[in-house]
Amino acid sequence: MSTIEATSRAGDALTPGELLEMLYYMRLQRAIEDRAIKLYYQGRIPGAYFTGWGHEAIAVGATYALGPADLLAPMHRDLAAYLMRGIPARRVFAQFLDREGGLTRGRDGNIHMGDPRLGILPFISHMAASVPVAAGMALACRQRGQARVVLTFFGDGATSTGAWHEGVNFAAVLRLPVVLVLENNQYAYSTPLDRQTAARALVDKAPGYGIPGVAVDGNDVLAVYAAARAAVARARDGGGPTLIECRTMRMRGHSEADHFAYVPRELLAAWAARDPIALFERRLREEGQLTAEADRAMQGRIAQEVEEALAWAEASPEPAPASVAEGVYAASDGR
Ligand SMILES: Cc1ncc(C[n+]2csc(CCOP(=O)(O)OP(=O)(O)O)c2C)c(N)n1
Ligand SMILES: [Mg+2]
Repeated sequence: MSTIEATSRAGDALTPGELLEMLYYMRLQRAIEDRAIKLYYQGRIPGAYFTGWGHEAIAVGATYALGPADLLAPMHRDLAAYLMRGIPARRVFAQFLDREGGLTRGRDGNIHMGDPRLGILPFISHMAASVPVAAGMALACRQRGQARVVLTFFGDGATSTGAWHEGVNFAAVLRLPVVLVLENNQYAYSTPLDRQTAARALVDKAPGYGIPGVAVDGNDVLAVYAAARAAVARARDGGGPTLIECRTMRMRGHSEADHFAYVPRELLAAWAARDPIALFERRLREEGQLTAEADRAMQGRIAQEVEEALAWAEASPEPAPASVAEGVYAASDGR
């Protein structure tokens, strides 16, 4: 199987409305995270807070390639993916604030969220654990005769764990309908890429499992989308998994508690000049898709949505102490 270097510009199949929708979700992720960072430093978000700052093109480009019945296993950098698959911003803020209105009803800190009814596996903290689970989900769909694809995200560090290798191998051997989206942000917490793998390029791991791999610019939403669209189609047609390495940079700390002084500032500056939202905005403006009027309207809509969502979350009560065990343990009769 060949490893392809993709620098795709395949926005052709997307309508102007779809292109603006992609930009909207990238901006919405950024706006929610920007607001949440402020809440965090005000001491209003308990525990840790993680963002996907700089990863927006990956979350949006990959998720946009899914069909309505497909399944998703996101991670802590993919807020837009949750929003795109139907989780409202108000419930995300309630999750961050540990309120009853959050996805875990205040039982868990911010990032461990999902909604099985929407086909979103709650984020599993253990690096790469979503890969074998995604393979299992895909196998279950196949056994039920459902033509559903499972897309999962993971980091560069995750590709050095046993769970990742076993999960990819299992999915490859059974040619399961899985799309493997690698968010290579060049750091696993404080460990740079060259300190955690001797691989020249992470995409090179794909041929070792007999699956195709494609490397894309993770800051180019349309390149991510094109690669994901091809991988989803391939998975649905029985072609098995594809590894998509999206190359990007983590633009903030691992979490907001991390000063990330270990990341060279020149590296951050170089990637800041390629911010995925700014790149896409520029392109849409140049092509006449994003007029000044549409831009203003979208910005206004997002600002309003964020404030309304936060107000709703703040009005949501903290969970009642007596309800602490609800939804935490399965009922002994299997319900
Ligand atoms: C199996 C396992 N080992 C260690 C950790 C602690 N840990 C949490 S995130 C992280 C780094 C993750 O790096 P990467 O996979 O590159 O994802 P990123 O956070 O950079 O998006 C580590 C080591 C963990 N969650 N799970
Ligand atoms: Mg990483």
